[in-house]
Amino acid sequence: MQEKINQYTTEINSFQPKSNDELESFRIRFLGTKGIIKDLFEEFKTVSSEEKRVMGKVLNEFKQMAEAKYQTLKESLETVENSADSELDLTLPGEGYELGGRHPLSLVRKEIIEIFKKLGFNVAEGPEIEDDWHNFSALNFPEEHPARDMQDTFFIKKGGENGDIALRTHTSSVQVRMMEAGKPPFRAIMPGRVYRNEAISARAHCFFHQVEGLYIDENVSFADLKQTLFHFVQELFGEDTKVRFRPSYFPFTEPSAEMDISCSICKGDGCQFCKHSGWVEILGCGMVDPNVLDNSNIDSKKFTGYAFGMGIERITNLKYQIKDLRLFSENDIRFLKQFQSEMI
Ligand code: 2U9
Repeated sequence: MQEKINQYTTEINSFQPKSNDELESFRIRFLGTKGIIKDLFEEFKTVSSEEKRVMGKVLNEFKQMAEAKYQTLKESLETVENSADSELDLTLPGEGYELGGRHPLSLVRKEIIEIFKKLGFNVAEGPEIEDDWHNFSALNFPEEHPARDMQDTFFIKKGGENGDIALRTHTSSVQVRMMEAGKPPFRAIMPGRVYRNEAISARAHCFFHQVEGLYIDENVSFADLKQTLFHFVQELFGEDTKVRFRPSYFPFTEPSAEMDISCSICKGDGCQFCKHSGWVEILGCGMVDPNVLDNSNIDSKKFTGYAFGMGIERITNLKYQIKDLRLFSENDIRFLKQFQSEMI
C-alpha cells in the first residue's frame, strides 16, 4: 500500500493539465466516488491494526495532498481563462474601416454624362472587341489609313465576316452599331475605354477613356453643334469659359473642327499650362460625313448630324492639373485618396 501511495504521489506531483477536461479526468481518477483514494480507503479496512496506525496518517496526508493539488490547478486554470477575458476592453473605440472614393476618371465621366443627359442625350455602350467594319470601314476610314496599321491598333484575329478583329480604337463603333440597329433621330453619348498601340509614357498610354456624342435628325446644323458644346464646357468649367473652333480633319466628319477653351487655370491670361496661348484643346467634332450615314443605311439626303469626341483623361487633367497619365492606372493610394471627399 505504501508503495502504491508513493507511485501515485509522483504521478500527482508531475501532473500538469492543459485544459479543464484534463483536470476533470484527474479529479475523477483520484478524488471521484469510484476513484483511487476511495479504493485505498477500502483497502485500508483490510490491513492489520498495527499497520493501520501508520497507514492511517499516510493515507490521510495523501488525500489532503491530492485535494490541495486539485484546488491549486483549478485556480490556476481559471486565472489563465480570465486573463484572456481581461484583455478585452469594451470601452475602446472600434477599429473602423476606411471608405473608398471614386476614381477621378469616374468622377469626371459622371459629370460629363449628367450634363448631356439634361440635354436629352441617352447613354449607350458597346463591345471593346470590335471588327474592322464597325471600328474603321463604316466610319469612312480609307483602306490605307495609318490608324489601321499594326503600329496603332491592337489586332486580335485576322479575317472574319466583318474583317479583322481588334480592340476598339475609339467608341465611334458604338454609334455605328446604334445607327445600324435603329432609325433616326439619334441623340446619345458613348462613354468607354479604348485602346491604342502606344508606348506608355507621361503623355500617352495603351488605353484611355472617351466620351463621344452623336446627334442625327433632320436639319441638324453646325450651329447646333457649337451651341451644345459651348453649353457643355460652361457647365463643366464655369460660365466664364470661352470657346474657339479650329478647322481640322477626321475621316468620319466633314467639315471637322477642334475646340479649344480659354485656359481654366489662368483664365486666358497665359500661363505655363496653356503654353502662354490662353487656350487649351479639349475635343474634336464635326458634321457626320454623308458616307458614314449611308454606310449605316441612313438617308444622307434627308438626315444630317453632328458628332464629337473627347478623352476623359484630357478633361480630368485640365480640371485637376494631373500631368502624368500613368497616375490614372497605377492605383497609388496616395493619389486616389485626394479625391476621396468627392463622393458623388
Ligand atoms: C460616328 C460619326 C462621327 C466622333 C468624333 C472626334 C471628332 C475626335 C478625338 C478626341 C480626342 C478622339 O479621344 S480622342 O483622341 N475625337 O476628335 N470624334 S468627331 O465622330 C463620329 C463618331 C461616330 C458614327
